[in-house]
Amino acid sequence: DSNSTTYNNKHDKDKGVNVQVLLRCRPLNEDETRVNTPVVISCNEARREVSAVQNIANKQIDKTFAFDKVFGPASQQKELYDQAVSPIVYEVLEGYNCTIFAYGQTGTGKTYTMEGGARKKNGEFPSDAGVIPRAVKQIFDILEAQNAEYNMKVTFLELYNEEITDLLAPEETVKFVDDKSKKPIALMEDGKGGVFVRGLEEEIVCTANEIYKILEKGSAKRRTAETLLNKQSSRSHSIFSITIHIKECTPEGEEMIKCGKLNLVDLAGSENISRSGAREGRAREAGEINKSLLTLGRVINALVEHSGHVPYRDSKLTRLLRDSLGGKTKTCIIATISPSIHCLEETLSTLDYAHRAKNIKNKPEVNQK
Ligand code: ADP
Ligand code: ZZD
Repeated sequence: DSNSTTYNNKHDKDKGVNVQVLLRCRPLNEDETRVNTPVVISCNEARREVSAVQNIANKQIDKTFAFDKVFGPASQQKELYDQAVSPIVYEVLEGYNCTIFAYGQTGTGKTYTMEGGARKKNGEFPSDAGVIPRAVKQIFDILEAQNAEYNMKVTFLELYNEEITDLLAPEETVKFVDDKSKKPIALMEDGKGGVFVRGLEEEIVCTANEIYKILEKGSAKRRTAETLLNKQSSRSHSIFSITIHIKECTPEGEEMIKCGKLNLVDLAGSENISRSGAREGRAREAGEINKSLLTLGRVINALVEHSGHVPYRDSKLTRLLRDSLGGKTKTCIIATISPSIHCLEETLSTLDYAHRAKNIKNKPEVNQK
């Protein structure tokens, strides 16, 4: 088996491909609407711009940011999926590794965007289903239409306070990295610059329904762990991954295996991570600093400023997703914000963070054997 690489053009490898950054603004909720909460965000989807209105010394100042795509408060789950995620799923099926991150303050719609509304009892697909269930459906629809020969496996983990919980582990109790009495989970270097999670349950799946059942199991486990361990769900990162091997025959009758992986990442709430020192100081004292999220920010800074050392190894999240940040994976960040005046400071910090992340370049390669 030899690895080969496909580029559209011989210089693509050197140029790299920018991380795609999308911005989604949620609508005001019922309570906010009832009390007439002022809206300080305007989205121009056609111009792909978002503006925040600030009153400084009685002067109205607009700050405008451009993104690869902008989804305003009225945008529906299907719209975001069809326009932004569906093309990524096609790339996974072409043999690329792709990662989608949701980044933003707690309460702005990260989980709504990635997971969406709960599964219906009658088995019907919810209209407010998010990226994960829609991606699962699309993958099987395409593979079935192509009559492809494939195999697929999924993993689902949560990272909380630098501890990995396997959401698919069969035991009733939750497994931890450092709990040596149970089958331990550990991050191991793979010798090729990547890492893998030793001991992580990989479920082999054949149908979309099997994956939905697995998601159900994982969600239940997540809720149990949250209650049992008094976790604050806003501080956890969750990573759902699908790996697909597709067997294909070349016109010459040669057998070929393409392998694509899709990582869907719901990050911890970005509050307390703002670059304002005072804020960070208070959060640090309260023991609220999220090492993984903080390191993610530092990795992004190092990559966009080309400052030499990139501190991937400083957190579990950045070790796990190293290839998505400056590596061979195609990456998309969905930044989520609230339109409310009460969130303005965090919103500006998210807009600034997301805008900077646009400058990260990756060098995507097809995995082909
Ligand atoms: P986060 O994961 O960022 O903490 P959630 O996904 O839990 O935020 O969203 C907070 C609340 O706002 C939820 O009740 C969710 O249903 C609602 N919500 C978020 N985004 C949207 C949206 N784009 N349209 C409608 N409701 C939304
Ligand atoms: N956001 C919902 C889960 C929650 O927080 O409970 S929606 C989707 C992705 C990852 C995990 C769960 C789901 C979700 C779901 C709901 C209820 C039971 C199992 C799974 C879902 C929604 C629509 C289709 C498939 C899965």
